[in-house]
Amino acid sequence: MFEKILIANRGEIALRIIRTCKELGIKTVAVYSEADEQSLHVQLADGAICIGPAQSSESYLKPDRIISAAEIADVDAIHPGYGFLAEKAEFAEQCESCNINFIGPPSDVISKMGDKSIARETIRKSRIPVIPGSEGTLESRSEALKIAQKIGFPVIIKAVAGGGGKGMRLARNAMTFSKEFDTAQLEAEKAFGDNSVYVEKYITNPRHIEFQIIADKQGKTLHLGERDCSVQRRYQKLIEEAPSPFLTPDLRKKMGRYAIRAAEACNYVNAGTIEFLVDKDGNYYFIEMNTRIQVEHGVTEEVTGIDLIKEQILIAAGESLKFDQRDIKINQHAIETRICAEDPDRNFSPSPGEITLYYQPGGQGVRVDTHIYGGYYIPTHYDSMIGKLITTGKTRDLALDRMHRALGEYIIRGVKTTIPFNMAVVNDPIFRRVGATTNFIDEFLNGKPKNFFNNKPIRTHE
Ligand code: MV4
Repeated sequence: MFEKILIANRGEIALRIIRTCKELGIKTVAVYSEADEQSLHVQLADGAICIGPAQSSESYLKPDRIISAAEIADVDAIHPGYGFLAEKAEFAEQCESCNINFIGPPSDVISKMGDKSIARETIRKSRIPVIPGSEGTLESRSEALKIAQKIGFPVIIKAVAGGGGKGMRLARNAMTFSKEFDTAQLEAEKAFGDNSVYVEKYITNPRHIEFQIIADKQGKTLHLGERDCSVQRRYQKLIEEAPSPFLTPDLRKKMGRYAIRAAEACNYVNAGTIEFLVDKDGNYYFIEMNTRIQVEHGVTEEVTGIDLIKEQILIAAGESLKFDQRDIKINQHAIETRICAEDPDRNFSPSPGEITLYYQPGGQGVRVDTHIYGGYYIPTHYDSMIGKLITTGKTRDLALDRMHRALGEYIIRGVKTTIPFNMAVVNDPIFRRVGATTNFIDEFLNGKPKNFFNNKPIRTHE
C-alpha cells in the first residue's frame, strides 16, 4: 500500500481526498498557490508545498512543479482530483515515467477518451448505442453537409477536443449548416488549438444520465448505478441525484450493462463515468466518457455506501475489488446541490470575498463537503463552487424534504450564493414530481423578475 500521496488539487476535493487517506493511514502532501496559503487543505495535510502564484496556469496547472513537489516530498502516488490536470494525458504520462503512481486510468486511456470522436468510434464498434452521426472526424464542409443530410436535421456539431458542452453548435437546416460548421471549427481551434469537429443528430430535450464505473487492474469492471445530472445551466451542473427519477429498473439494467461494456472496450482502470443522453421515449445513447473522479461522486457514495476515493487508491495500488456487481445494492435516494459563490439575480456572476459568518446544516441524512469556514476569503482565481450539500433518504421525497430543510439552515454572510436558487428548484412542483430534462433551467429562469431570488446574505428573523 502507498505510504504517502500528493494531492494535486485544492478546495473541497483536496479535503475529500485527505480524509480518506487519513482513514487508510496514508500520509498526505498538499500543494498550494500563493492565494491558498490559508486554505484548509494546507492545514489538514501532513505536509504542504507552495507551487507558485495565484493564477492556476502558474500553479495547479503546471505539471513540472507538481512532479518536482512529488519528488521532493518522496510520495508514492499523486491524486489529481477533478479539473486542473486530472484529464491531461501528458501529466499522467509524466507521472508514469517518473515512477509515481497516477491515481486514475493509464495515460493512453485518458488520451483516447479525451478525443471525443475516437471515444465515439471505440464505443460504437463495441455495439453500444451512440447517437447517429459521423464516423471519425470531418475533413471538409461538403463532406459534413452530406452526413448531416443523411442523418437529418437538426444536427449538432461538436469539437473533438471538447466535452462538457464547449464548442458545440446547433444547425437546424442545410441553409445554416455551413455557417455553423465554420463557427464550430473556428471556436474549436480557439479553445483547444484543434479545429477537428464531428456531427451528431440533435436530441431534443434529453436527460443527462451518467453511470459510475470502477475497474481494477485485474480486469474486474463494475457499475455503481447512475446519476441524473439534467439540471444544468450553460453546461454547468447545478443539481445531481441518484437514482434517476426517470429510469425504470429495466432501462437501468440495460444501460448499466452497456456502461460496463464501454469501460471494458477501452481497457478502463480506476473510477470513471459513462455519460448517456436519454430521450423522452427512453432511447439512450453514449455521448462521452469522463476519466476522473467527478464533483458529484458523493451522491453515488451515499446510495451505495462505497468510498470511491478509497477504491481509487486501492485500485491504483494494485489491489483487486473485494465485491461483485450483485453486492451493490441501491435502496436509498441522494441529491446534491452545488453551493457556488455566485449571484443568481445577476446572471450567476461570481461573488468572491470574505465569508464574514458561516454556519452549515447538519443532522440525519445531511453531508456537506466544503473547504470554506467563517473568515475564509474566497479568491477570484478559481472555480466559484464553495461546497456541495448532499442529502440522503429512503425515498426521493425524503431526500428532497431534507434538502429543503438543510438549505434553510445555512448562514453564509459576506458573499452571494446560489442557495436561494437551489431552494427554488428543489421546491419547483415539476422538479419534485418528475425531475428535470436539460431544458428545465432555461424554462425555469425564463421570465423570473429581477431580484427574484432575493439573495440577501442575512436571515430576516434575526
Ligand atoms: C447533445 C445534445 C443534444 N443532442 N448532443 C451538452 C454537454 C455535452 N456533454 C453534451 N451536451 C449535449 N449534447 C446531441 N447529439 C444536448 C446537449 C446538451 C445538454 C446535455 C446534457 C445536459 C445539459 C445539456 C444542455 C444543453 C445541451
